[in-house]
Amino acid sequence: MSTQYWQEFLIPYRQAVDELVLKFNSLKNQSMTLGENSPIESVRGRVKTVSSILEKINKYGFDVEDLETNIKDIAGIRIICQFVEDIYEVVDIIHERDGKDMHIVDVKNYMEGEDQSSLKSGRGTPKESGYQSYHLIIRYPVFCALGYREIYAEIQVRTLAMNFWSIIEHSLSYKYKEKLPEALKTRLHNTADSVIGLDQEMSAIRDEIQQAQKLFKMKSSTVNSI
Ligand code: 0O2
Repeated sequence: MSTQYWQEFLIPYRQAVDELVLKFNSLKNQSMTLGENSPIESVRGRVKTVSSILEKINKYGFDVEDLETNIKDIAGIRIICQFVEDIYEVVDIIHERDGKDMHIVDVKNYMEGEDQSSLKSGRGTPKESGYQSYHLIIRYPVFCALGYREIYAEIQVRTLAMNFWSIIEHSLSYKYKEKLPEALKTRLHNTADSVIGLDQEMSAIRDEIQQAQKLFKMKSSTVNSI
């Protein structure tokens, strides 16, 4: 498959990522305009690289023709939250949009404990590595230069602290090609436990932090308007 083929193939995915990042960033900015605490800290997006699409095809033995139905995270966005509670708030926001500008087709809850969102997917199960996050697979409609397309996209929702851990763990796993030395695996698992402890502590003082953040924002906006 030529470079031209892939460039064309990825057009709707690029557009979906751009649109989704814009939509969730707008929600964050609108909360700020309203003087409310946003459950969204930041939003990032990426389109899977061709080499990583091919790697996945080889890993699972997928047929290239069925690539669009088998690989559902070619378009991916990551919503980063300050607190675990915010994750469930974001999941609820996505749930409210279900059937409107997106369709939820799958939920993968890797968060420890009961699902606090209105989706109530039962108890989440963290990954063996210690990874905790909430993933939603959606069908998303795009109108692009190729016409109307509906593509799959993955939305990952996780805390700032877990995002830090995931980025590091992901690069180490990549370096060791999923054959992480046992000692390193254990240490990483321990650090994931520390991250969970940190998130729990932050949740315990969440009200205090959010009040302080509101005051700080009010102070900054007064200074900026002078
Ligand atoms: P990248 O570079 O982020 O795209 P599958 O997608 O089918 O291979 P699975 O587990 O069915 O695997 O899908 P799932 O749960 O949606 O997880 C896929 C993505 O979640 C991964 O994408 C990672 O981004 C993230 N993820 C899942 N488990 C872990 C983990 O243990 N550690 C870290 N750091 N990230 C994880 P990719 O394709 O691996 O990479």
